[in-house]
Amino acid sequence: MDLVRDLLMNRYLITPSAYFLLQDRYKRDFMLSELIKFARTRGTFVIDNALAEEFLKSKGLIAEKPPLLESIEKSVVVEGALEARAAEEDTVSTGAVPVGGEYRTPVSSGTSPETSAAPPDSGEIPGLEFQNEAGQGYISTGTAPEKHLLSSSSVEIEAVEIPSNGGQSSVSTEAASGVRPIEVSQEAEIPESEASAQEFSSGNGDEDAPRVVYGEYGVLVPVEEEIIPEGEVKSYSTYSDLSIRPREDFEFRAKEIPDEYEIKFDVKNVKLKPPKAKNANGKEGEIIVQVYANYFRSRMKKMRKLLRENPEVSGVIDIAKLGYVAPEGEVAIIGLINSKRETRKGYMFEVEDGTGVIKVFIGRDKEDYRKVFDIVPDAVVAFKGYYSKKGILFANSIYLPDVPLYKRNKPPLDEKVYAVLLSDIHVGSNKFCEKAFIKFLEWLNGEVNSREEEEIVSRIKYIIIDGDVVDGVGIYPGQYSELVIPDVFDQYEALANLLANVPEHMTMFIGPGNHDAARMALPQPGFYKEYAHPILKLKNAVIISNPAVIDLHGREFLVYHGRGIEDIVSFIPNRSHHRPAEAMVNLLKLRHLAPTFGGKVPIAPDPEDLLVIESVPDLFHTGHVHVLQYQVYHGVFLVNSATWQAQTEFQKMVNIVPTPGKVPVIDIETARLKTVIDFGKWCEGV
Ligand code: D5M
Ligand code: FE
Ligand code: ZN
Repeated sequence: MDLVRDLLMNRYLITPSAYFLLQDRYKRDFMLSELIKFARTRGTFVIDNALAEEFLKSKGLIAEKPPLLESIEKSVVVEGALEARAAEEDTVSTGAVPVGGEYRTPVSSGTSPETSAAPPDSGEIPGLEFQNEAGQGYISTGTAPEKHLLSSSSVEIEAVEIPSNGGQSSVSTEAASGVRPIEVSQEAEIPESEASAQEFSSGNGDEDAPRVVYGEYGVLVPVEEEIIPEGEVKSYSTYSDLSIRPREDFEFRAKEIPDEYEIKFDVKNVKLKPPKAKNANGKEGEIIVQVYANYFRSRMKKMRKLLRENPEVSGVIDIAKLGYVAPEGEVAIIGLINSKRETRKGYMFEVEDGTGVIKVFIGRDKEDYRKVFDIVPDAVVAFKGYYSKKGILFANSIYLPDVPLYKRNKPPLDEKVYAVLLSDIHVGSNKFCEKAFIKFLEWLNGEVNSREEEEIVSRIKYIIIDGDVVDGVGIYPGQYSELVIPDVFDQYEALANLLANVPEHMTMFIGPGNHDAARMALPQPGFYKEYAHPILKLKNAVIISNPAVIDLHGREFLVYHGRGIEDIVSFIPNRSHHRPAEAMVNLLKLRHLAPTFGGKVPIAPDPEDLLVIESVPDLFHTGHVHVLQYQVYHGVFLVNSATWQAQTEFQKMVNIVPTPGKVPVIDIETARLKTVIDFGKWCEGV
């Protein structure tokens, strides 16, 4: 706990997995200043797992490579050489792909040529990344040596190891952020509304230590910062007297156009059957393991189907059957990525498919080598190559599920009709751009500046609001000092009063984000009505889940708050919060909205993986990172809508620069951008 407190005092954050990695060594093997210096050289204020590992390695506290891996790599070198020779004999040479330094990925470790100062078995974190002694991999990146969930057809409770610290909170807190499979029993006992902020106590009776909770991002934050000073009453506006009426002389064409929408996918409508324990002895433990096994099986099943749509992914066989294939024949496997590691000659993956686990190696000389950078932990991909009896598949090709490159022909519409995309309104924050938002509401009511705008407003029929509609309370460190409405209910009331000024013929679709009163883990079925009922009562609002798919006049809109962008930014080189559309391309390529389990984004272990992008949308809308960006990828229009919140102190600290007040307007017929209207100038100085 010291480590968390000390870091927080220096305005540094730490993720749960990094905390578990570092806590025991703190003040024994390293000092705070060393860690902070290291983080500073990496330009981050967030100590995450990758950084913690790198730090430990830089200090020689964990070995560069586990010994088992080293021996495997030796065999890879030999096999690789043989392969290279074989390739030379081939008439078609693939040619090496030049790889720049920027391709180093944070998932990799062991890229440094130095060898560890520590003896190979001292100070190594068991089971951290690659395998346990039996050579088995793990589903998650968690640190406990769990059993294979995918492969376990019958469940063995003994495989579940819960750290025995007297049932202390290290277990329940991680469960709260949904990080590690084994701890879900605690989560099950936590009412959803509280799950985001479970108290973290050190369990050593240290009463003076500050209380710390897991916040929104799975980072530990002090409770103190959010305690409301006694007797303080904030005065604020809930916009109850705001009344903007449609301009009387304005012709709203959209009123005459019949509504044509259908919610094609909403999490609320999915019936999920929780598994039952097979016998009384199994009880909860059995259910827990089963839940995760089901979740990953569901992911595998859905992704297998998508990958098989690609005719090149042929000859797929189960990993367990690889031993029976003739060595000279090319085989394909489809599997979930347990880990990925850079080696001297390429990349080594550990992959599992429910029948077994295997190492897959792809050399730098392969044409598909560059695709390794698009692969994040827990993604499901296909490999094609040759199986060596040493138990390694030498891949020649990699197939991501991706989106087919075909043109979707949709029948034209009788008339132009438009949709406006919004997100991240953050009502309640003192950085909420109230003036800009009111200008926007006036604009929707016909206060336009040109003939062109008049034509656009006249045909706006739908408004999609993609989460973080209010700022919430206790979401980020130091938030309280930036809240003008310190109560969640009042925030929704204020929002509802604002949205009551949207002309009634415009239908609003409103879904939750991570600042909302909603289940923390993805997918989010909707809002907690105890808090959000003012917006639920709006006549022209339709509440949707996060994610959701809406069909507008025959065009499919995938609407998702966008936290999965964080996974992409963490694991794929050259991705940034400031260029969200590029990260959206990666999500589409992986056909998953939050691919990495146990990373920054909490995912609920539902028996079905509802975050797979099963159907290719015409338009993919996200928010969350507060930056407007759009692009087309394989015929899909990707757009991250901006925000109505100016830069917060916290965002300043983590170097996030928002583009508030920019409103993309979509032409529904083409599912492409019609225009961007910019209300940003009214947000200046907020
Ligand atoms: O997210 C607003 C932006 O701030 C988005 O780009 C994520 C980023 N953000 C928020 N908290 C963190 C932490 N702890 N680390 C890194 N980046 C962060 P919003 O969901 O509106 O708060
Ligand atoms: Fe936001
Ligand atoms: Zn958000």
